[in-house]
Amino acid sequence: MSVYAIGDVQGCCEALERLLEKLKFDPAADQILFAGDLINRGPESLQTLRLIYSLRHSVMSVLGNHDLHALAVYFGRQRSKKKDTLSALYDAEDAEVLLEWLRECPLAHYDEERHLMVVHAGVPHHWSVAQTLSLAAEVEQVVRGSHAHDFFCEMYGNLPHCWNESLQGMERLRVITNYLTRMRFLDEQGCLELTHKQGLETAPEGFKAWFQYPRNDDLKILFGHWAAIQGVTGVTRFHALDTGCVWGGNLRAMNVDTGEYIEVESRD
Ligand SMILES: [Mn+2]
Repeated sequence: MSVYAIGDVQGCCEALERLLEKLKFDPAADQILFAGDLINRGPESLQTLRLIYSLRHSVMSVLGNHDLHALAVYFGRQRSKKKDTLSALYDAEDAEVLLEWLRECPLAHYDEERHLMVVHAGVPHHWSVAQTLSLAAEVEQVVRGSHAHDFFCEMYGNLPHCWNESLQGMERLRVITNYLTRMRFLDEQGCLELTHKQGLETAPEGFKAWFQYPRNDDLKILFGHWAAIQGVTGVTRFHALDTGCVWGGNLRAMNVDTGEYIEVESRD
């Protein structure tokens, strides 16, 4: 039995099929942990979600910002964006089944035995494992619940920049969501900078990548979201899995027990 983690698929179904083949993935024995952003921007969001749904008993995915956006358009009647490639998914007869499955995905997944967390963007250094799971659960509960529509209407936006335990309501939910699904650069106080999206060398003054701040535990973190760092963090226990398949790069899997990376090239 092998456990793999896979980075941002973003609708690149053909690459995912080739990657599963290369892994000799056996749904009866193996398991896959997806780092989120399963869909959008790429050509085959509907096919990707159908494939992953068909493997759902052997798969776990966390929610990425693109997954949340897809849910917000469908369940929250939010406006589509120009670069979205989700219309075939919304029009499909199984759209509701697929998107209801997506809606149940967590924002953070913790494997206690391996002391490993899978998140889409990352875990800020000032959040413990227990705190991260509990804050993620606050958002998950709302996304799955009867007030999801209100959440999706107010989810977008970069404020507040900083986590503060006293935050309440939508400000609290939005900043938790932004840390877990959109974070790249943080300042010394642990506040977010969400406008810079390029590599580490483009860090704005006073900011570093979230994974460049030391944690006071030895948690292993597997994340996607940040294709511009090309799969390199410089920190052994923090693994960047988004190698930019949708931008012509590779789709990366990691064997979580051996640390081996297995990749396929994009053909798009
Ligand atoms: Mn993302």
